[in-house]
Amino acid sequence: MVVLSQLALNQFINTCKPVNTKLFFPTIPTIDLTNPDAKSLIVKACKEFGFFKVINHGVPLQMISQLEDETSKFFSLPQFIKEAAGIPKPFGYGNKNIGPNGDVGWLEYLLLSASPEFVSQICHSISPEDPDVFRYAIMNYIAKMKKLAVRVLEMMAEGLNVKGEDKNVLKTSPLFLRLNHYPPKPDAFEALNGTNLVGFGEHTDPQIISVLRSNNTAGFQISLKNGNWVSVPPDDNSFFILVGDSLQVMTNGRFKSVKHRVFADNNRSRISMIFFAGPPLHEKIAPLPCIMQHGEESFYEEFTWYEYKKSAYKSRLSDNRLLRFVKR
Ligand code: GA4
Repeated sequence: MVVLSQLALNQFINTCKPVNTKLFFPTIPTIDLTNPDAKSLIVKACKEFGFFKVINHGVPLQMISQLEDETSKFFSLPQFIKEAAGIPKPFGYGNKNIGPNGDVGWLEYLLLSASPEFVSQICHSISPEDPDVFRYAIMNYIAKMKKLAVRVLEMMAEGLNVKGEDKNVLKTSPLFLRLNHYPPKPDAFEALNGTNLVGFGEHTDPQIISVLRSNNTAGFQISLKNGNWVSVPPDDNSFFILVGDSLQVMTNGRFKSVKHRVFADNNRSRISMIFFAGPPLHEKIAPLPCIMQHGEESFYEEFTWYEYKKSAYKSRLSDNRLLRFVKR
């Protein structure tokens, strides 16, 4: 059981808001990747929600559950072993603190760069005697996620009629994986009737797309265009794709990066695994020329992914990180 000191509890009281979590997503756009119409359905979903679910994705379920099992094992290790992964600056093990600017959430996590050297090094730090099981599970999963992300991005590009050179811009390079563990609400919270315990506060992802998979525990919500928050029913056999800030800019606002958040469940742990596909570090983030209509101007100043990231790390989680790049 999780024991909370009064001090720790106070931090979370600030982050919990009484909101209606009963509102479920009316119809989640669900894309069967083998459907010949998938490309246009993806574009429609990205315009309307910045979010969709993919089925028939071709990722073996056994590979997914292998990483989920190893992730659960990792989070059940003694604290000092988890901390051997180092602090998440930017990669490592984090507990309740998110990012460098005071955000907190009811979770612990492991943030990993997708490079084999990094994964190997971190698995050795966690388990010097037996690093390979976790390492294989992570690397196999990353390999499948890369393929899935590229497949989805290619479908998006075709759906948007992106041609020639521009297509390469949707190629991703800095890739990383986030493994999250949201413990259930602690008993101390039950006393605060009608409040939600924030696992991960509202934010948009900075990257091009994020590929989210979770176990069957609820808690994930997205914000609709009208500002209403809706709960997304979990589905451990599918992936959820989230449009990130970079893709919003590349499409000059046609696609919207989706605001999302996670609340802790009353009884069950939530494990999620998110693969982030971002642009190359020194790449300019700008609308793809071939999708711009005649005379259409970019809504954004030109900036590189490096510049965005530098400013993102100065931001709070819920900040609109694109605001400073909007043309005035
Ligand atoms: C949000 C999306 C990803 O989880 C993440 C987060 C990152 C972090 O946890 O270090 C950030 C956040 C995220 C955006 C603003 C900064 C950086 C925490 C934070 C307050 C890994 C990412 O790429 O950006």
